[in-house]
Amino acid sequence: MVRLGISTLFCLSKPLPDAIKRLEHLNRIGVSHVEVVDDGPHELSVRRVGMLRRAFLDRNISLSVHAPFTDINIASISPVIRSAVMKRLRKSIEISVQLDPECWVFHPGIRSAIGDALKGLDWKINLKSTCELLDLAGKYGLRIAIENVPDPFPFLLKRVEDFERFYGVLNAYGSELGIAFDIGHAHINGQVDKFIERFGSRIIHIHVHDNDGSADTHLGIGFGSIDWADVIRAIKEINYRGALVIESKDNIEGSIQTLKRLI
Ligand SMILES: [Mn+2]
Repeated sequence: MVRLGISTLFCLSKPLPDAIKRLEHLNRIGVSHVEVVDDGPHELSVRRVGMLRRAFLDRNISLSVHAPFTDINIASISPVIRSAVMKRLRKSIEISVQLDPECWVFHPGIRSAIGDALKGLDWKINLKSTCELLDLAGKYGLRIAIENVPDPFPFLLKRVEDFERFYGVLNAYGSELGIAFDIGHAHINGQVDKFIERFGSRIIHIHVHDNDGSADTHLGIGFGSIDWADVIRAIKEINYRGALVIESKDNIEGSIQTLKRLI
């Protein structure tokens, strides 16, 4: 049975207590998982972790954490900047552990603006940072997952072919690293089916939102051009057991109803 989840992305502009109130209501209509975005006004702190535990874990709602992504680039070729980025991400992992999350989701690094002059350096640093995050998460028994991101953003890992190359180099390390499969992002690259076919067993977490195939608009489910009946069928075929986390920015209630009919 696929479980429905909701990301706090749609209410990130509100203070966390207000966002929690909004999500408590959603729980009554079949949402059993919440993804907390550790960024902006919801940045995790001891106090906020307490609030989230009481609101969700105490009511049997499971959690996941989306790593900070504002100004974060794990492939930065500047040692000073990469050090600050990794410090921020280590803090996120360490505090996330207190939420017993199903997984901690992070974005791949970004291509360097002088990447052409320094061939492959950003790619190498992306791998190094990923291994460091895996080592730290491993110490806490925390599962982490890297998310596929869309064109035209200059990320290093967007397409199936990028992930094949990435996992090829990671080797044994790669067995510990799951994919947070973002269906809206894969739709922009025309690779929803290809990702599921190629990486079915690596997909440990799923983000759902809609778009018309041209831009990453995070629309409500059914408001873009994704064939959701087909997507849900494909997800069931790979025996996906994680949560289906709605990452739309609006039409949240409608998205929940639409997905409930399909799953
Ligand atoms: Mn996503």
